[in-house]
Amino acid sequence: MGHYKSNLRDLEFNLFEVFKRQDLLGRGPYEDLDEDTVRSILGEVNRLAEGPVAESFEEGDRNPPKFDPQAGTVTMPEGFKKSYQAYMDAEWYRVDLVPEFGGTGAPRSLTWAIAEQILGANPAVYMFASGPGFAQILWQIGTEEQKKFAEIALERKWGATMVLTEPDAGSDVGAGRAKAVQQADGTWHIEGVKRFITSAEHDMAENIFHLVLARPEGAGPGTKGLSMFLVPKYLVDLETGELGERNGAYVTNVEKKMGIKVSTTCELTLGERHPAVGYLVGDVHQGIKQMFMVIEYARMMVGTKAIATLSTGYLNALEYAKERVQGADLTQMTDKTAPRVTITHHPDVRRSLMTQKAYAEGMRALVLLTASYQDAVQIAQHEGRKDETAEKLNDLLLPIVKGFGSERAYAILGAESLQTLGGSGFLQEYPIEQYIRDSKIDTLYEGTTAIQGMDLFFRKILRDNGEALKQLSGEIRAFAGSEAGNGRLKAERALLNQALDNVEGILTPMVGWALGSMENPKELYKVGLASSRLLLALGDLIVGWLLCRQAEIALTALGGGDVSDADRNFYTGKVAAAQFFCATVLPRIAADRAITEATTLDIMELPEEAF
Ligand code: ST9
Ligand code: FAD
Repeated sequence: MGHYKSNLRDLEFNLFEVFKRQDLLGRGPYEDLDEDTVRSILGEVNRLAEGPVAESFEEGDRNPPKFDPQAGTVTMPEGFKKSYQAYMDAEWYRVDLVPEFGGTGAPRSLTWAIAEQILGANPAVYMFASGPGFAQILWQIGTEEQKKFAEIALERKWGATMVLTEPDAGSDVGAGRAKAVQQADGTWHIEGVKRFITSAEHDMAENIFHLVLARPEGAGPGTKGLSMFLVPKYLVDLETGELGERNGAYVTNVEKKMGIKVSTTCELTLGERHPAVGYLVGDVHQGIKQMFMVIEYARMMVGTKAIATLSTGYLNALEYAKERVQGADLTQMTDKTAPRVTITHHPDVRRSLMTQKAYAEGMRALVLLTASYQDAVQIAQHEGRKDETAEKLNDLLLPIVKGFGSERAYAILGAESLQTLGGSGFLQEYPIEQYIRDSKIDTLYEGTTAIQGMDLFFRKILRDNGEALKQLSGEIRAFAGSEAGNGRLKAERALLNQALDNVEGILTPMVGWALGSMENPKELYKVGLASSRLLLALGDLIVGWLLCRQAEIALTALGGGDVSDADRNFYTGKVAAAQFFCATVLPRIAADRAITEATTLDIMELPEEAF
């Protein structure tokens, strides 16, 4: 068995028992799919993920890609190339694409369920393989010529990148200095140095196209002055699809880093050796808006990656705990001759395992809840209308999937999953130390947690007048006030109600400070001091609610008679996870509320020298 342990049963439980995705199949945009087909796709992907995709996970870490600074080229490890090839050959990336662009037109909930398995098995495979997805975005927003480029890119399986970051422009993308100079023939020459660009060089595709943010000469400051340019590594003859001259965008460094070592993180220098020709995407100057189409997708991807890693971390820890014999049962601690037991008998190990299980499964549900709103958006588009409620709920949940998902996954992988293995967890013999190193990046790229917290509060709550949040909290309140679980979830529903009160108790002063900042700008500091806390508290509340919804379904299934042993265990675990989470995690939100209410400006007024 390889390192990756998927949780297909839980994915299917979410898709079919919780979110009832079968009701959408066989009609509308998903006419060609039925439940059996979806289940068999998930099974196929599962085999691919646990097998060939996972196979090079360790090799890619121990023998990372080799950079040749003279040539500006990268040689990928052989094993990784095979994993990548296996995924590309299977063409599962088509499930993500619309039929008009060679895709299957599947619900987003299915595509994220597929993504979870590949991201858990070998995340860099998924990232290197995102060329077709980038091509679809280019095809959607590009000029006629760029659409043609996108079609060729899809057919030839070219790689792609998103190019925003510069040495002085990380979180603050609008500080970017890369320059675009228009040429007489209508093309542009891009000049500047971009850094930390994922997948910008490798030897697994004949061409790589970069979607680059740069500032046209004379354009205004900030993000709104940036435009998006298509900058291919090799220029392309759009009539024949043949590669032409080498374009002037070269990788000038590949970073050495803590984790995901097989994912190349590149410095990309444009226009230094010779001109880097760029094509203005869609012939419009709307760079940041266009780039956010990619970013929204990538933020969902990063959250899903983090959660997938926690899930396999938990399942590895569980397997170990069931076999490791150490110490006597606590009730026999004074009897030195008492039989030794597996560590699953120890209360603290059980606490730890249940914490891992509840978060891994609750956050999987969070990803698929978000994806279910994306399904609704997709269906509305297919019917020629807009589902604004679903759009806003998706927007609201994205920073939670990304920011909360990555923070909780990383924290629990370290504090609980690795810890379960004792000293062995620290060894490279087990995959968890690599999981921790590989998942740290998830709290950083695609906008750090601080950025996600601010996005949640300012853009997704305040600017929306709290509409989407009201909708979501209305659903949580209704569940808490229902008879769900027939008495078996009474205490949990009461805890949910209190947790919701407490999240509202965090939010209320924050809104007050934001409004108060019109008179006293420093009040905004208080918002900034509280925004990450709000992000995490709201995430915990939603996870608690989703676990309770799962428990309700599990209780019904358990009460229904004909249940296999495997299902009985599965559903019993669902109820236990909800009860444990509500009892041990949700009450902490009361402390977050008290801390938030007591926010002062003290540390903002402290001289820097006192730190
Ligand atoms: C990175 C990559 O880190 C890491 C991994 C790469 C892996 C590659 C593979 C990925 C897969 C992708 C596949 C492709 C797709 C497949 C499709 C398949 C079908 N939502 O607030 P303002 C916009 S990359 C939407 O004033 P500031 C909006 O247009 C580097 N839009 O911001 C807005 O205008 P308006 C990642 C948003 O103060 C405008 O921006 N780097 C949102 O100027 C200005 O907004 C980062 O993520 C949003 N949430 O700038 C940077 N927010 O208001 C993090 C803004 O009129 N920093 N817009 O609508 C930030 O996000 C900053 O907050 C900032 C601030 C840059 C936005
Ligand atoms: P900074 O912005 O300097 O942040 C430093 C610290 O300050 C952080 O803790 C941050 O939260 C905090 N901070 C900054 N501003 C604020 C604020 N306004 N309020 C509160 N706190 C703040 N970029 C791309 O364009 N394309 C890629 O493919 C890509 N891939 C990457 C791969 C890797 C492995 C890495 C490490 C980075 C990648 N990035 C990529 C860049 C990544 O998106 C940035 O590193 C990230 O956005 C943070 O920017 P920074 O590193 O400059 O940190």
